Amino acid sequence: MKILLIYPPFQIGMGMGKVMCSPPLSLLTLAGAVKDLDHEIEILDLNVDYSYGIKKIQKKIEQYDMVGITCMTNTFKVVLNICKIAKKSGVKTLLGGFHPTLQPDIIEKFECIDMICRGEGEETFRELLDDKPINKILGLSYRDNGKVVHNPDRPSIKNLDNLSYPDNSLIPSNSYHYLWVKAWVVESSRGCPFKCNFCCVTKFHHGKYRVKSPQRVINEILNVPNNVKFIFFVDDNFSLNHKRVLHICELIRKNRLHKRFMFACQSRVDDLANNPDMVKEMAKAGFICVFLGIESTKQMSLNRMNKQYTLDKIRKCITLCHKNGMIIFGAFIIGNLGENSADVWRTLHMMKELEIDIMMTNPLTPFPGTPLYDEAVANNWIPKDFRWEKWDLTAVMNTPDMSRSEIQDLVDESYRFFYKDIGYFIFGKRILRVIFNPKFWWFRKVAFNYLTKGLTEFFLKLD
Ligand code: B12
Ligand code: SF4
Repeated sequence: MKILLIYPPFQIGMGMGKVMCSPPLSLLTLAGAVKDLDHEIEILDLNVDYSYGIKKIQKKIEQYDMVGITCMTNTFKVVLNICKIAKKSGVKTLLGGFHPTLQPDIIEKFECIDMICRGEGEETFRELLDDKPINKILGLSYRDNGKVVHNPDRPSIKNLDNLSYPDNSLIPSNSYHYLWVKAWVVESSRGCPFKCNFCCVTKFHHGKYRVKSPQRVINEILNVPNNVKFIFFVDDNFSLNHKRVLHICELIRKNRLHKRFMFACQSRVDDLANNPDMVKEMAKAGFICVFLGIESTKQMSLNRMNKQYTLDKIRKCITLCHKNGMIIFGAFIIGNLGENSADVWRTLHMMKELEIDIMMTNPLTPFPGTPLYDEAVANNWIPKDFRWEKWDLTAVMNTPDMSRSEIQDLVDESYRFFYKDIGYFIFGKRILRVIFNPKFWWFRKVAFNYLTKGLTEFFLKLD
């Protein structure tokens, strides 16, 4: 069978793809899982190739027997359009990822969806391609003579070390970068044991946290293409198991991988704040950036979203990471229950004072599969005419504390407030902290890279 795996494009307007472009790990992992079967698999990442209009996609899809598409809630709109195009050509459609897993009834509503893989995809996809009887494939939803069937759930994969390696050869390694430094993604664990009320990871992974062994993680790092300089661990909670993190750091240094790569990961603030020795070891192993879901600085909101940490931990974590030469990418939610605009501004000012380096804000969004979604539905917060298939990443609902438009305005203003001060960025304390601190060795390396590359390109153009 000929199968085209598609990663849909980011929503227009985010501009994200220009400054960072990540390899589609879900698809690489699926392709790796069926590599030994006799099928032809191709990956089309629409974040890399912008030349695809409707006609070109249709021409491409026509050549395959099936398309498999990763679908997040925010890409659902585009995914549906791709499915419609596929159906016009009689090509089977299979969706996987967070949105169809947590809202599988979309298969009943949209006839262009033939099948949904709910939850982890490796085994389900393999059994489907291996011609196992469709009614025996756990985790699959499909149509049988026009009637929708949802097979029972598939239990979580027990030992992640048994998974095949992602097939990184299926995409061009040159196309992926974070701020134009060649980048790749590696997964070292799955799931999260916490239960933040806005997060769909808990339900997707049945509240479980599973890890790959340190040696397997090193092997995955060694599996990335040769030209890569920056690796992002996509785990929701990379540093939860401290002993494992220390072991990974030790192996990174033993294999001298910290000389070859810079690393970034997602962590919880309390995890880092409580473990200064671990942060020190991570920095020594080449971790230069942590992504923190800080969400708010109002204790009552943190409690209400079940974050289970305090403002004191947020401060400690930021100071600690900076002390160790790491930059902070902080994500915040605007519109938290119990917060008004004054609370939002307090958070934003505090983050500027604490000098977090990169800030991202998102409107409070009731993603399907979360306790927040249930609360929003029970209280009729979601407007009757709202449809996920039309969602454009903007604020979804009024909350008892703020209106939908107030939330969205604050999101827009937060970016202007944080990033307006280019002078502050370039000449302020932040840049001095980076230039004169030997712990920020990597910054000079990256700056040198930009400078030499920029000059080379400039002279080549003159030529
Ligand atoms: C890395 C990542 C990103 C990268 C994307 C890189 C890329 N090209 O993949 C970046 C940083 C760009 C990003 C951006 C965003 N992200 Co993001 N991201 C993640 C993260 C941390 C890891 C994804 C990953 O690679 N996992 C590893 C792979 C192996 O697992 P997987 O993707 O789940 O795939 C498995 C299954 O889902 C299934 N599967 C998936 N696709 C398919 C397809 C088929 C055909 C089949 C059969 C199976 C299948 O099989 C796979 C193997 O088991 C997840 C959280 C998480 N832990 O998954 C959030 C997550 C997916 N992101 C999320 C969000 C909200 C966003 C943003 C909207 C945030 C924002 N406001 O900017 C943007 C939107 C980006 C977009 N596509 O439009 C949410 C999605 C919520 C939802 N309901 O859709 C998540 C779950 C985070 C969260 N905790 O809420 N993200
Ligand atoms: S927000 Fe982070 S800590 Fe909370 S449940 Fe989701 S992944 Fe876990």
